[in-house]
Amino acid sequence: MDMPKNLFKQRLRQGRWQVGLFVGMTSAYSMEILAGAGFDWLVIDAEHSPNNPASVLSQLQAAAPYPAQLLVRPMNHDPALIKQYLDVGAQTLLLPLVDNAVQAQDLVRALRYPPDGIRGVAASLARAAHWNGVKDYVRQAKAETCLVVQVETRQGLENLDAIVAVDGVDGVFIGPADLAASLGHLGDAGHSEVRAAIEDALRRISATGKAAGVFVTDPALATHYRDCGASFIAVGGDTTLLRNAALKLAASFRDGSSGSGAVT
Ligand code: 3PY
Ligand code: MG
Repeated sequence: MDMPKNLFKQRLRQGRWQVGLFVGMTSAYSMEILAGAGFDWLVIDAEHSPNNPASVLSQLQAAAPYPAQLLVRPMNHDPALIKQYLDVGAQTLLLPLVDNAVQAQDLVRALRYPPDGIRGVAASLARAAHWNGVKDYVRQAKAETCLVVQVETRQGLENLDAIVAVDGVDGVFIGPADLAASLGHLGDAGHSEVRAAIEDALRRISATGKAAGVFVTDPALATHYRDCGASFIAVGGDTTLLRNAALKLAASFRDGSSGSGAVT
């Protein structure tokens, strides 16, 4: 079979606008709903959510027939973990808390086979290679693998230009929650200093020609960040969607309200 194309990476390169969602429910069943819901990309979160290579695998399988492109966010930069996510079929990895260019270079090497990197080779055991069914997988993998690093600390901002310049970094995603904490505004990602830092970072990243992304839930702010250079945004998370809908439905049937959510 042919090497599966990484459409997310293609569209990053083209500067196309891509809207995504964080997915933390760890469920292949709910992933299947989300994968056909109209998002350009979904990121399976294994940094804060209780995912592992096995649960990520079943979610990738569930999403495979649908248009959304799948990313995986590992919990750390461990090359052994990265290797497992790549082997089960993640083509794009989103790496949290990248603070300097050396870390970014190490991540590029973790994603690539020798001589460019250190990824271990076992195409016969890898779903990504369709267990040797993809012709020449090991030589084609580099072109279809995509690395997005998260800059979300004061130190990361200080080293932003060097991180963006690393060959093999395809995009940089700003994490407002961690950035706010690092800048002394824990729990206040909307603080003016955080906003200004995000705007500046998006401008600096996009000026280099690389893709800039950010988490933003307010549509007006998303438009503003797009004007600052963002091309891919995450607009929420599945856990929040479920919680908000559940709270609203329960509340709508209390206190004399007649309710609004039909259950069939
Ligand atoms: C953050 O905000 O810190 C994230 O990692 C995701 O947006
Ligand atoms: Mg973060």
